[in-house]
Amino acid sequence: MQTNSFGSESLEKNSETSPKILAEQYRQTLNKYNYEYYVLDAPSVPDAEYDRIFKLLQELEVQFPDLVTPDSPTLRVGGAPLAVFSQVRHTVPMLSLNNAFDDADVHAFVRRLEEGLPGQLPKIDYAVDLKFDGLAISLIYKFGLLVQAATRGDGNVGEDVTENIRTIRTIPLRLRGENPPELLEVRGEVVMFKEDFNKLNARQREAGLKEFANPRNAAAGSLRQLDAKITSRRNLRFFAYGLGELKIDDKYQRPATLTDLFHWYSQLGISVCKERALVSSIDELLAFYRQTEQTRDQLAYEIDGVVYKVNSFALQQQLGFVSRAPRFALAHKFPAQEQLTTVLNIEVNVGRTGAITPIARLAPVKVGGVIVTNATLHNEDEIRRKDIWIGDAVIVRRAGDVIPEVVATIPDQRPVTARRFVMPTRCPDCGSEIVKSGDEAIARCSASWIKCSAQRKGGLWHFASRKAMFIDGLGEQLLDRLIDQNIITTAADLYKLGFTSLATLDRMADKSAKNVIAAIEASKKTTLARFIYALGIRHVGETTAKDLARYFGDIYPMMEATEEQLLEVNEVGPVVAKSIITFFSDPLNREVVKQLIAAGVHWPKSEMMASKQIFSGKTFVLTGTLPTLSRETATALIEAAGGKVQSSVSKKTSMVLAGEEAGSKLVKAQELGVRIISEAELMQMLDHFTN
Ligand code: D41
Repeated sequence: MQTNSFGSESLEKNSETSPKILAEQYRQTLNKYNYEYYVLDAPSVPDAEYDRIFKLLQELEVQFPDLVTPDSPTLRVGGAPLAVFSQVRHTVPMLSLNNAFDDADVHAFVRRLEEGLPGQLPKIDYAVDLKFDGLAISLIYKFGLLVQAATRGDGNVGEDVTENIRTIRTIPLRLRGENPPELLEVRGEVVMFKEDFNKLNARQREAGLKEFANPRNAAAGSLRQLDAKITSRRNLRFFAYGLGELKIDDKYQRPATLTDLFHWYSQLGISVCKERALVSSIDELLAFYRQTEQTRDQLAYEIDGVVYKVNSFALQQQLGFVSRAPRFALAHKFPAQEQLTTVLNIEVNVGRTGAITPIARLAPVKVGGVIVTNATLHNEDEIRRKDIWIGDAVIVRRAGDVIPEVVATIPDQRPVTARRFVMPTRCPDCGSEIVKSGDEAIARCSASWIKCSAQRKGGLWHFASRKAMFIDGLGEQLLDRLIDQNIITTAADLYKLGFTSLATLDRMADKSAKNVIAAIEASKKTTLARFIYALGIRHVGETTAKDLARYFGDIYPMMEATEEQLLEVNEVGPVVAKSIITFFSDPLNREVVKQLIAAGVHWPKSEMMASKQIFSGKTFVLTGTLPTLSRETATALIEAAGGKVQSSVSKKTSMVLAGEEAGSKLVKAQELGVRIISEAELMQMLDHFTN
């Protein structure tokens, strides 16, 4: 019998097991893997193992078509496309939720509960969960088998999307457990994770297809595909949040609360979101809301609020409904991350590297609690692809800390006066030609920062910024004025600024001038990594700057480094290496570095020592008496260069440092073929890299 590392030896095809039993075993294994992956969030095998068993089952079913059961995981890939979706009437209507937008709405909700349940308020438990930004779906299981899935539609009639829903691996085709209910209708939300959304849009972009505006639209678009094969490629997920119809044998207890229901769902293999709580006061409801609002960006999926529900089904029943919404539930919404507004104009911004970014000037609109007046349009291709015109009504989006962006235009609302954006051919700042090189999407000003004051402003702003030289109090406006009035040109000029030249600027109080001078003075003491980052070399971000600082230990060896040497540095590839070479081949850049150091910019010497990590990843063993160094000093030198000193020799030892009267360690090193060095050789290595 064949065996594999995952212990599914009984699953291999062999002559003793009947195809029917084999198929059943495959199905059970696949269902188990799915359950572990999607419900327990703890897969026991890699994806490839799932795929392998899946293929075995598929082959078996092709050979013996009678073996295909309605819950076979192979049905998840989608069959022949449909002509239209048929309609489904919901036996229990799928209601909508009342919304709350502020604390007062939540207080009013609790007051209404009090009116509906006189005298019971202090004892009410609330089940609170997240409000997923997806599509509401009803799943019907008969005797444990998924028989129908439908969209919410208008709440009474939805569309039959059974074939599409079958492709979603978080939805069990058969419920777990021995005694499934006669009928169970699970209500929940189909969503697309942010990561899958980004991947999907990247694929759409590459294929020249239209991108989806947000994960919700992508989930909806993916589910409502007549060809379920497309749905199967989209990696949709499902979270259950409620109950529709339930027919269950009297022998079994019906869930009495939402807490019971979710617990039962988990046992049946239906995924419920873990971010839930059971609370019993308004303060706790609001605390859950605030807490969730703080952490929403860290979730894998998008939510647009939280939902409060009376936990007990009996109390829910007593409370009943107001028009089309239950009185027992409330959706407390977060400020919207998307709003409709108008593009007043499209202008271009020149960055510190000369990159030209088109910016949409927008009619001011409040998005996610903040007034937005500008949004990035990234580049010209993006404007074409999204077909954004000046004057268009557009959807702007602001998620977390990211720069607001224009998601999509509403072409139906395009006014007759709307006009297309034309990319300027000349830099709006210095008038130099704008060029686009090769396959780069970004257009750039062809001049250097010496000629283009926009690049100079951007460069100096970066130089002074928090993660670079951190010149506190040197604001963007002040910098712009200093550059516009030709008081400073380069970063080095900042350190030549006198009190008088600052204080004579319009609107500059003596006190603030003093503060700025003090901040500039204070910034002289820095670290090499910050200094490298501050230079604003293209492709050299904070992390790369740290790697470079560690490798070179000082700025001069880095300035002289060859491409081969640069490629030795952690994380530095050909593009970064070329960019560094280009930067330092400009005599002006070299001059600025020199002047900065002459002006007193410095970093601690100890960092220079510590940053010589030439022995990083290497292990040493010391043996015998060294001619001049003590054991301690030798160890300190090796460790300062990033090496480790160990007590015994093995195959993995990099070098053995041997002195007089070396003993068994030397013999072992010789046997194992480990490199043996003397103190002189060690010093030579260290010297070679420190000079
Ligand atoms: O996450 C959601 N979008 C969500 C929707 C949720 N977490 N809970 C919900 N609970 C209900 C009731 C209280 C009726 C069981 C809902 C919805 N309904 C709902 N979604 C769309 C219409 C109604």
